[in-house]
Amino acid sequence: MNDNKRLRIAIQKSGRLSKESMKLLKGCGVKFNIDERRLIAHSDNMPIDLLRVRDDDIPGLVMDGVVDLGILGENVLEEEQLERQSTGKPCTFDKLRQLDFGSCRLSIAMPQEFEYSDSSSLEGLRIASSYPNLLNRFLAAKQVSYLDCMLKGSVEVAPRSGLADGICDLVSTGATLEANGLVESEVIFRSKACMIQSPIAQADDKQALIDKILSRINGVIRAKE
Ligand code: PRT
Ligand code: ZN
Repeated sequence: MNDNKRLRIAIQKSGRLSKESMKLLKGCGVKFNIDERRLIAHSDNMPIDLLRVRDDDIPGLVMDGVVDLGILGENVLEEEQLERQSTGKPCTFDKLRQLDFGSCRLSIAMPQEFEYSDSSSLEGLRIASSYPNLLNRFLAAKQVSYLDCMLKGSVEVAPRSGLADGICDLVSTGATLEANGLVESEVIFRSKACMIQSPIAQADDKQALIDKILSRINGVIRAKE
């Protein structure tokens, strides 16, 4: 079992949020050496352990109280929260703050030749996405019924491959959509990285450390503004 006295922070192991997450913690004075083969990195100067995992695992680890803090995209957080709400699993957490990286949007995009007027144009069509709950919330609110096509990867090639009529995927520059002959027709969620805390009550010294880290993060971000 883990040493419960140490603060456990989950960050993305390798991907778009990894470098910035580590830079942020280093900027807060947390020193650690990463061994690429290991899941856990122990800080040398503070009672902190870093858990390096896939971003999709971070919300569950925090909501289940396996780790104390997590750094992840709001998109992944919101999707997992909706999923857990629908299956009755624990889905509470405290959002400590939004961070200044990982900016993107979750958008519906259709082939260039498709004539899109508003979301009712999607009635009865098949939409490929890795974010079925966010897509469903958006289209259900517009009373549009559509067909699912759940894909964890290669979402942008689904229309060209004949798997779906359109997609709902993350966009930052728009280059991927353009390269695949797709046009962004509807932004359904705007996201940045954020830091969240487990709902499980902390011992006073651990909570004091969380407060210290949060106040340093506020300082690091303010200094850049
Ligand atoms: O292995 P693991 O599961 O941890 O990583 P992952 O492959 O699921 O995630 P990763 O590293 O791709 O993204 C992690 C997080 O970064 C996302 O959950 C978002 O919060 C954030 N983020 C910011 C993005 C992007 N920008 C982004 N552009 N995540 C993905 N993309 C992809 C998008 O899916 C599409 O394929 O980039 C492509 C579009 O980019 P543009 O610039 O061409 O529009
Ligand atoms: Zn992922």
